[in-house]
Amino acid sequence: VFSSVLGFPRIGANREVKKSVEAYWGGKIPVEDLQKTVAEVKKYNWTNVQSRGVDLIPSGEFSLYDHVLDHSAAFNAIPKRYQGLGISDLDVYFAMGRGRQTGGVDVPACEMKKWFDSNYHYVVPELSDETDFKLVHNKALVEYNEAKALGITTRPVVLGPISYLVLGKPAREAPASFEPITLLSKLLPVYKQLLTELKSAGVESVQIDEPILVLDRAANLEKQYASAYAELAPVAPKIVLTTYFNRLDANLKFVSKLPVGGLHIDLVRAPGQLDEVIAAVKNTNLVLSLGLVSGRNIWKNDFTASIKQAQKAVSALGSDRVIVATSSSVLHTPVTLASEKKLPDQHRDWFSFALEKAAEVATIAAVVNGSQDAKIAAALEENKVSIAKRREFESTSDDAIRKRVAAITPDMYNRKSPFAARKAAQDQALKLPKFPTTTIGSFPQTKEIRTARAKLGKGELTPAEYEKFIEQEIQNVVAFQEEVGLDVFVHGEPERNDMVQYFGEQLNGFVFTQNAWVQSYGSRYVRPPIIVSDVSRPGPMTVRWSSYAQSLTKKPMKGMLTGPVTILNWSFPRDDVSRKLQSQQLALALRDEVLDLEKAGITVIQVDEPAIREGLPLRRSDWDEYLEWAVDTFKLSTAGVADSTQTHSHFCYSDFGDIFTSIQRLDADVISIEFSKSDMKLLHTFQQFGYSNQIGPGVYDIHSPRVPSEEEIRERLKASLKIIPDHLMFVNPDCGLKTRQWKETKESLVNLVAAARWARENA
Ligand code: THG
Ligand code: ZN
Repeated sequence: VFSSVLGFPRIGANREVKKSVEAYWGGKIPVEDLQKTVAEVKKYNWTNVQSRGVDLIPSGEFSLYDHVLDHSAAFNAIPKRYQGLGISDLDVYFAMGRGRQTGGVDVPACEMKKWFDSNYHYVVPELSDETDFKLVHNKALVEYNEAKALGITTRPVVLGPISYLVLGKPAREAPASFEPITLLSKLLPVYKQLLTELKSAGVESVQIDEPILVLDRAANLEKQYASAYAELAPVAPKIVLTTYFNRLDANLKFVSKLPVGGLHIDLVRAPGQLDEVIAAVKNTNLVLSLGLVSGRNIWKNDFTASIKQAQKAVSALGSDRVIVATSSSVLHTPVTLASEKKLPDQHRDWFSFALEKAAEVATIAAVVNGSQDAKIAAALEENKVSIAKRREFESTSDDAIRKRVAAITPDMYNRKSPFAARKAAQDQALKLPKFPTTTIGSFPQTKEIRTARAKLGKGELTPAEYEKFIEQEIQNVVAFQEEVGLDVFVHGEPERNDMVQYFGEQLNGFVFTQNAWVQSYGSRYVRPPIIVSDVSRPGPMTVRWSSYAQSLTKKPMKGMLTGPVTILNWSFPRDDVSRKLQSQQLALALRDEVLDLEKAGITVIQVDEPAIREGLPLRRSDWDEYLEWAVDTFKLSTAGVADSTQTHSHFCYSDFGDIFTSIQRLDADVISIEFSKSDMKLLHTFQQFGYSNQIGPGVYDIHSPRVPSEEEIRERLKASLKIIPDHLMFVNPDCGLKTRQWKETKESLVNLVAAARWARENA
């Protein structure tokens, strides 16, 4: 039995890659310095994974921005607008990832999408019949050789051709109906060359990721899988076909017949598939790689349970046909617990980050191999003690919270009156003009704000000094909104580091970390809080800032909260109770906060759920169950208010088609959505489904510093008003302004208000 790690975080133990990449972008360091940092981080990863005892060490999955983008760059799949810019290949790569507005070059970034159901975003390949696939750079080979030069033999990781194509979208020059999978025969020669080169370099086995095999749509790709792998297998090192994030289900039937050397399955997300998979591969020569250690969560593995599963596979297949592995790449977990200096020992004992997970797969494999090593025996014993302690802790609960959850009644999910009656009450109470203008919540997080927060952390500012500073920031934001004439104000959220972390830090039941960063996209990382026990609210969390802000103006000040589903999805959840229960507990805490805001005179309250869609299970047959509790818990958090209180929600995406009835069922008085990048089709969807509540389709794209003209915003409003009834229309940007500078924010909002005023007169 071998042990393996499917991929490792590429951020560096101290965020070296972020710092270095951003310094390179800013022209502060030459490319050689960046390369040096990258080489050091790769070396750190390989040597540390190796020293934990792992047999199959990943290489080739390191990335400066995103691993899917790495494949596009290596395969020469460069959209036309990035060609011939007269900049280096590396700068073309970064231009695709994040756009570029320097050196006379002005190109926007490629689209990013969520990587399956995780909080990681990949850069979407843009493909057409004109895509000229060729292997310009064998990254897998280069990194394999780089590790080899350090004396470390690795297993290269490559994203498989079918997943790569299916994750892509039609390039601009292609018709919208173009299906990238039709390019398979053109792409396969590139993979053949890549794999042939690996084989010649002495690579024994290669990990080929085909995560789309866990999706329903892969059922239609049986032929493509069969022909592609029949072509690749003969020229390639031994292929371990790798799936993760869900079960293979019916796809197992054809997958187990593919001419590959091994199959990896995720037994953390889908433990139930082990028996089926063993039965399907028993009479083949396939090696079975068991994803037993979670790549997505931070809980210490229960060795006893994992050993049992591994032994089951060993007795069916023989020990030379079993690998003990992480469930997926451990990219989704922080680098190492060793960086956490302030974590109480009780909590530290429960967790494993990426490096600790490497040790876990190695230890489990050693035990299954019958190792007599005293260190292994000690590790097993320690694990038993630690798991027993955690189970004991988990058996305790907050009875008051559990009782409250059990006592939730259906009427708590629903507002007192239907939308029409609420709208009348809100019109009376708020007296908003037609086409009310508002923003999504955050204003620019300036360097001064980040510095002040850092100083508070280091004790260089007292809490009182920090609060004064935040109050001053709020005054500025309020004064600015008065000046441009917005209708529904926000306080700007200067006190928040992150919309999830901020609430996690104030709720009971969460543990937070100092250094546990996880890549979200490119050089942007998040530090997910960890839910360890029943969640409750010790006291108001936002009321102080919202009521201070309201005291500065007569305009309605919108209270700003993050919804239960998003807090859950962007945290590391418990794995001993259901996500539903955790979401209900969060919802009750938020419900109290909403009611406290209302009591404090806040009449407009926004509860954001940007993660409700990415939390959607990967298999359609699992959707209904999720959507039921996800929508219910959102409603539970908001429905306690009076008819005259206006609830808002915001979604950072626009592909609603699949979950439209759930969006309607949320029954928020007003929703704001990302819209600027998509076409009118979306609004037609709202019309077609007869969406009944108020809606603010973002009138400009905040993801770029570009200032939209008043004329442009007018045109957008005009087009939207052909579809959305005028009395339901709000006017707002398409997302929060946190990542923007003040200069463009001011200019853009002046134009937005002018366009809304024009619409009041003319539309
Ligand atoms: N919070 C969390 N998850 C998210 C988002 C979020 N996932 C989706 C989306 N928003 C991702 N977007 C971002 C945008 C900016 C940053 C991270 C994710 C960001 N991070 C800082 C950085 O890396 O420099 C860290 C900031 C800090 O906390 O000091 O700017 O909003 N949870
Ligand atoms: Zn958004």
